[in-house]
Amino acid sequence: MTPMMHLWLLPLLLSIAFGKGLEKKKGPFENTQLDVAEGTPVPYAMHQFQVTHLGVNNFRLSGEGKEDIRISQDGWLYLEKPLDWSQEDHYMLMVEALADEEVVDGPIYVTINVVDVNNNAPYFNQSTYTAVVRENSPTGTPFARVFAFDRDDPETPNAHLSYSLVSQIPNNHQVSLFQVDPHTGEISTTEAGEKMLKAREGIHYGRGEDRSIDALRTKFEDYCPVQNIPYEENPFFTCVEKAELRRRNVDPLEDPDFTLSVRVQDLGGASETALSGNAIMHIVVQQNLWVNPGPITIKEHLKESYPKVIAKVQSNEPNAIYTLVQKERELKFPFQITEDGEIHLTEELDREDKDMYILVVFAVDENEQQADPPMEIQVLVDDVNDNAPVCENMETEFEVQEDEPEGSLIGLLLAHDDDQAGTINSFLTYTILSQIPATSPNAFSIDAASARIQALRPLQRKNHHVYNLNIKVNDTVTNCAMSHT
Ligand SMILES: [Ca+2]
Ligand SMILES: [Ca+2]
Ligand SMILES: [Ca+2]
Ligand SMILES: [Ca+2]
Repeated sequence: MTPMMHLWLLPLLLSIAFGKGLEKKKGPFENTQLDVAEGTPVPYAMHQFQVTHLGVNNFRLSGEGKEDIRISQDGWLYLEKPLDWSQEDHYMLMVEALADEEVVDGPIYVTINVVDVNNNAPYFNQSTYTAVVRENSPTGTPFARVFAFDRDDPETPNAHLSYSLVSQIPNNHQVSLFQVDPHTGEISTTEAGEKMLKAREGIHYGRGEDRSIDALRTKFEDYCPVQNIPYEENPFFTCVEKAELRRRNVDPLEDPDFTLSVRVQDLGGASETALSGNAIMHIVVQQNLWVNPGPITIKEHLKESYPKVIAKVQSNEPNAIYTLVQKERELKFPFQITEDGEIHLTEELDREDKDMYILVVFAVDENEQQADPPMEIQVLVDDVNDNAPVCENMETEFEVQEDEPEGSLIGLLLAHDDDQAGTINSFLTYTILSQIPATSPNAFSIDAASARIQALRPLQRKNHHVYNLNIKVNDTVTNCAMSHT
């Protein structure tokens, strides 16, 4: 540096330094660490070394990056160009104190840590994204993802990014069908989206079905049997044909079902001063044929011819190969699946044996890759009244003392029914069919619902010492014998 330059520069340096607390920027001639914000206007005085050694009249600076960092003859370390964190986050410099070009003190080492400021707006890696979402796509399961960068320090809020949705077009019912994970940028359906997303109407094709225009003609004939005009001249056919071709070749860019405006903000999205970037996402909704037919309810002991079709599933992959397994590890599994996805029951079910099955259907493509996520189908077995009540003992004995007053409890008849609890099939009623020896009036009563047997009058051993009651326990008819001593 020339002495001339030094003369005009120093007052400027001092005035800048003074404004920020000149005294704080002074320090002894020793190893020093400095934190300096990037982008500071220059020239900028960072630090002044105060040398105790007599005769020092200059300094020498060496080290990488020293081109933009200078030192004045009176020990002021200053910047000639602003620092840029994204280029270099720290500098290591060496300073020697000179007296007439002779090193008389040092070297000392100076580390300048460049402090990042939020001077870069985040930006998406694509300005436009496209995505396909299936109908019934589960809430929170991502079908697409946006991604943004920020050139600021990732260790600081300056590059702490937060994603949000600005708008959804169309939004006819003011219901958000999509959501973005603020941290990951993953896009998924909302609960409303899971329920409401609907693909455009289209023709349904079966397994391996040819999707040519000829096949469409056949289908058209099935739907609209009376045909007197050639297809090409039939406006209904050409309309359907166009719709089908359009649906089949939907280009999300040309003809999206939805367009989302996505925003990214730094500073965690939580500040007025956050910088932001934007992108758009075009979304096409695709038909979902992989729909759970369950829960399926089947009556037990159905008298039918087996195997019997109980449900049908259809993969979104037309040539999918289906397999069916039971979720629980149990031996009994009277279900099969055909190559067309028909689920068959192979034999009668018995609710009292097993009242629920969970079938898991897998669909894979020709390369054995999963075509659709595994589907769990519940099969509930419906009760029929196929179990008669059973008395704990075919003959029950109760003992009772003489002269017990009217209403005293003789005993409780224990019976149960294996059919479904809480239904009419297992609801038992009790009645006394006969009493031997007979008395007039009867000596006993039974509560029809609770099976409590009570004496209707005091009993005398001299009259009878054994009574036999024949009690009917009802749902279907079964009799339990009971004797009283
Ligand atoms: Ca930033
Ligand atoms: Ca920065
Ligand atoms: Ca029953
Ligand atoms: Ca039953």
